[in-house]
Amino acid sequence: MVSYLQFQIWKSSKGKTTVLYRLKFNEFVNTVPTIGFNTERIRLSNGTAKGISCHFWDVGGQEKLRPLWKSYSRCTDGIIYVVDSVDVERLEEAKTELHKVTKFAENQGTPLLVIANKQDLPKSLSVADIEKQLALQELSPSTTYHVQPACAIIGEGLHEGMDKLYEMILKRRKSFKQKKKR
Ligand SMILES: Nc1nc2c(ncn2[C@@H]2O[C@H](COP(=O)(O)OP(=O)(O)OP(=O)(O)O)[C@@H](O)[C@H]2O)c(=O)[nH]1
Ligand SMILES: [Mg+2]
Repeated sequence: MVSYLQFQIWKSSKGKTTVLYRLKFNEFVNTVPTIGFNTERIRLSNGTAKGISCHFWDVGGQEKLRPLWKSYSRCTDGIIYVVDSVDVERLEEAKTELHKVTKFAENQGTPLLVIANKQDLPKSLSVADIEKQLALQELSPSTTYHVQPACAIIGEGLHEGMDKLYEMILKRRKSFKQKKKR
């Protein structure tokens, strides 16, 4: 039985802490920019991953905090990377940071959920555009990923995204077990 998972919420633009509290309290919580990090244990309340307990690390995304990201990479089962689907200008920077993070030795092959957040706003980019802008197909073939359109304010898409991430984590664990048996 899987009862405990660790996740990290990475940053490109805005919405990580909103996602975190939306999943925890099932309601919108007004946030302030994260200085350092937030950490929460959350029991998922919906979807196929319902009942699974997760340990989230939500690390602030401001530039001066990014060196901290590496220290949170140990013992992580999944990476959640929240991007602002409207902030086209910063997607290039988001791409560079994401590719850096997935190359850390600790993160080799760790499943990745990209949350394409703020889909409620006009001119938000589609999943296909975000996949292209972040060059996800250029990530190492060992990194499985899923891009989930979402609106953290109302919680749309978050449970679907968590289900997909959980599926990828289980698949990876299964293949580790099979390798051990051989
Ligand atoms: N329109 C819209 N606004 C959102 C959405 N999700 C978050 N926001 C708003 O975006 C702003 C920043 O959200 P945060 O969750 O604090 O962002 P963050 O990624 O934690 O930011 P840092 O802690 O500074 O790294 C807040 O004003 C949120 O209300 C969304 O889906 N749609
Ligand atoms: Mg925050």
